[in-house]
This record gives sequence, structure tokens and C-alpha cells, in this order.
Amino acid sequence: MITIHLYALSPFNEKIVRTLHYKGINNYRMIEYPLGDRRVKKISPTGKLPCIEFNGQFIQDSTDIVYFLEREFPEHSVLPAKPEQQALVHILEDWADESLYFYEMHMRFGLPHNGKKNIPRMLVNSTGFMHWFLSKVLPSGILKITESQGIGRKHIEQLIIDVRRHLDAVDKLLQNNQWLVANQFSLADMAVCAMFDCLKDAEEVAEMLSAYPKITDWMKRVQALTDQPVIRIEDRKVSQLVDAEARPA
Ligand SMILES: N[C@@H](CCC(=O)N[C@@H](CS)C(=O)NCC(=O)O)C(=O)O
Repeated sequence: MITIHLYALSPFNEKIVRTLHYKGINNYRMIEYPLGDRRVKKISPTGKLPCIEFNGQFIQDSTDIVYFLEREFPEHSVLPAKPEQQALVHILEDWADESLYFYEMHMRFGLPHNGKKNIPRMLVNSTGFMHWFLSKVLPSGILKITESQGIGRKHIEQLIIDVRRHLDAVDKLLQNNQWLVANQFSLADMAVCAMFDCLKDAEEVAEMLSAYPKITDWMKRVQALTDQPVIRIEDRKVSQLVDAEARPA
């Protein structure tokens, strides 16, 4: 049994769950943590989630987790066979995780009009004082992160130009292809799709995406193939299956 330890609304969770589904592995459970939960440090030295637990081992970082799952369950690989194609998958995944991630963080949580709608969704697992406290400090905390990264210092007009350029690039990759690399479903599709899916929680991006039918069709293909709803507040029924006793003490 694989246990996925996660925070609500994280795009990184999606890569793992979709990889498991693509590989036909349904024997897993998910444990959601409230933000700021001290137990996280015990299973993830960086304090970041997701992290998985398998046969007594804890593996952190969604990229390492997917490569670990590839080694443990090589069937239905999410990597293409050729080394140069694997390299492209890595580059696209890293672009999604290290660039698109900060756009989605800033635009859906840092911009006040989007944050008002999305920050409460991030706090579904927090209660009492922590819920009150986090709802006060999270908006500025997120801005502190995105400002130090740089994207948070850009004006909204520039953010829209940047995101359009990113959408244009993916649109070009999809002009004559069903998938981003080697015309074959891979980790690159899951990683980029997860970030676009989060980005569309920002109203500006939702509007822009409607002008990219190739991208929206591709996102539907990724979802259909991996048969996994995005982990969102509405989809919490999945994690409600987790036995309360299984939660770490
Ligand atoms: N590179 C990591 C990123 C994970 C990550 O940044 N997770 C965020 C949630 S989306 C987190 O745990 N943030 C809490 C923190 O930084 O303390 C991965 O791919 O798993």
C-alpha cells in the first residue's frame, strides 16, 4: 500500500496520483495535512509535501516520487524510451515545477481578487485558531514568496503577457501532436497540465485558455487517460476514505 501525504490544492499531488492511475495502481491512500502541521517535518525534512510512504520508506519531491514509481512499477512507463526524449520530458517538467508553479501561486493566491476565492480552499484542513491565523497571514506570506522569486514583482499586464507566451509555446507543441514529447503521453504532459489546471483558477487565465482549443482538448486527454479528478475541495471524498486512525499521531 502506498500512502501519499499531501497538502490540499497542490499541483504536485496530481503528478503522483495520475502516474499511479496510469500505471493501474489503485492500492493507495491519501492523507491531507493542514498547513503548518508539525508532523510534516517528521516525514519530509524540507517541510514540503507531497511525500509518499512505501514499504517503510519515505520519498519526498514529486519528481523523485515519479522516478521512484517508475523504478518500482516499470510497466506503463510515463517516460519515453529514447534518452533525448527523456531529457525533453525532464526539461518540460522542471519548467512546469519551477516556473509555471510560481505563476499559478501568485496569480491564484497572491492576486487579491483570486486569493479571496482560492485561499479558503487551501485551508479546508485547518480548523480553529490555525484557520483564523492562516487566513490572516497566508495572503502576505504567499506574496513574500512570489516577490522574492521575482514573478510576484511583475505587474498584472506583464503576467498576462508571460502566461500567454507560455500558452503559445504549448499550443505550438500541440499543433501536430497529441502529446508534448515524442507524440507519446509522458510525465511532461502531467506536469504541465497540472500547472495549467491550477492557473485556470485565476480568472485572467481561465479567460485566456478559452482561446486555446488545442490546449483544452489536450488537458481533457490527460485527464481521461489518467482517470483522476484534480484534487480539489469538491473532490475531497477521495481522501475521506482514509481511515482516521491511519493518520500519523
Ligand atoms: N519540488 C517539490 C515542491 C513541493 C512544494 O513546493 N510543495 C508545497 C505545496 S504546493 C509545500 O509543501 N509548501 C510548504 C512549504 O514550502 O513549507 C515537489 O515537486 O514536490
